[in-house]
Amino acid sequence: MKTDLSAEFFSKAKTVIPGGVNSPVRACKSVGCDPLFVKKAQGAIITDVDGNEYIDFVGSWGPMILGHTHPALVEAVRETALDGTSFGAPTPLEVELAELVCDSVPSLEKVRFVNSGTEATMSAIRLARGYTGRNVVVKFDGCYHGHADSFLVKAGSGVITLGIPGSPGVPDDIVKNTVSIPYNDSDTLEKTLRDETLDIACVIIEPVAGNMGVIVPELSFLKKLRELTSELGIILIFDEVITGFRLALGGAQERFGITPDLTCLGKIIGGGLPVGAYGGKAEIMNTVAPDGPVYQAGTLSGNPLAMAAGLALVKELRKPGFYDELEEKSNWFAEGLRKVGGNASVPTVLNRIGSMMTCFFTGSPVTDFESAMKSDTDLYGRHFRQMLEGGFWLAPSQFEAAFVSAAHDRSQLEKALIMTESSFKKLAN
Ligand code: KE4
Repeated sequence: MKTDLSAEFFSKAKTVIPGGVNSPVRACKSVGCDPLFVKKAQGAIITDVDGNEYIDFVGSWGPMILGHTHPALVEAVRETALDGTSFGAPTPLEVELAELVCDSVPSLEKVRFVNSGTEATMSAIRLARGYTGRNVVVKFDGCYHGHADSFLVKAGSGVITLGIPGSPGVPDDIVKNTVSIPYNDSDTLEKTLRDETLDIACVIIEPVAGNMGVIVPELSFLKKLRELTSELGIILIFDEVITGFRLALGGAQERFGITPDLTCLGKIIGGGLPVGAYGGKAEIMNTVAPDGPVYQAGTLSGNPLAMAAGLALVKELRKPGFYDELEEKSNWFAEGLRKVGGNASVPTVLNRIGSMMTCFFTGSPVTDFESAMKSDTDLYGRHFRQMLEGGFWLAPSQFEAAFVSAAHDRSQLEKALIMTESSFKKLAN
């Protein structure tokens, strides 16, 4: 596989961009190869600058639920751009998208658009702290909520971890108010939330974990979380940056029937353009400036191009049968992967919900950060490189999700199963 141009771009990139990439995971360090530079994408296919084509299971880390360059999205962005790209003033487009998002996600009475998932989550915890007057944020080991200081906690193992900086530059004073506890552990959850030495403002959770690989929570754990936060007056924030509009029109909260107080969105609602959002009960959202004292702002928030793309995408998702069809295809594919894995001599575990899934290279169930970390990341790296050689673009990390889109057709998925089986066989040697 010729990758000369990618190599050329990468060496140039490294002279002017840290690590040669604008987001660390793209550097492919954990899978033992250099990044490929992308020229274009269409449907389920992504093409690198050397002309190599791949069937894409990353989907830009989630936004591409329709596949790439869906005509409705391209047309919407093209048309909108002719009238201007940004005004720093409200437009009808953001009102229309806000109405559609609130109509799709019943717990959202009001929503504020921002420019990334990180902005959404960091604003949501500021709002929770401002609304409650308390400071402590509880998160879960292995959940990722973007790179705001409060979230970069290297959660130790053990029962309760008072945050210690997970990155240089994050002062102890910031993370001392972040407590990270094990995912799917109801006992530790109850003990933590009832700990009166902690003035807890909110709990933030990925209602399906996507950032330690896909981990589906026990429903009893999510129900316990909702019960306890309601009883104790703690704001419950669902970080649905991945799961929002992915698992259902109403996201994980619709799928599980659990209503958070605040929801964070991103990825899909921008159709690949930079959009994040946070929203929830009007009583809480009315605390946000300019109506209330909790400050949050953004030059490009509600950007018309991003709003147009989001509108075009969400309208496609609201068409009858969209999720049924995606579920059927994703389930068929996952069962195929399980069958291939079952016949392989390398142990694998497949976790799936909806059109997001992860194949873990481990022999035991993956239910939390600790069990996820038992995966053989070297094997994953070899699998990644073999699949890439075979024309399949997987996430360059064992601890991410693979996504099936509406654009993946049965023959592409069948080819992926065949290549996976061949890769697993080579791994056994
Ligand atoms: P962004 O700031 O990257 O738009 O969103 C942060 C974020 C928040 N919450 C969840 C659940 C997320 O998954 C993310 C970002 N996801 C990662 C990949 N899983 C982004 C990829 C990257 O960092 O390059």
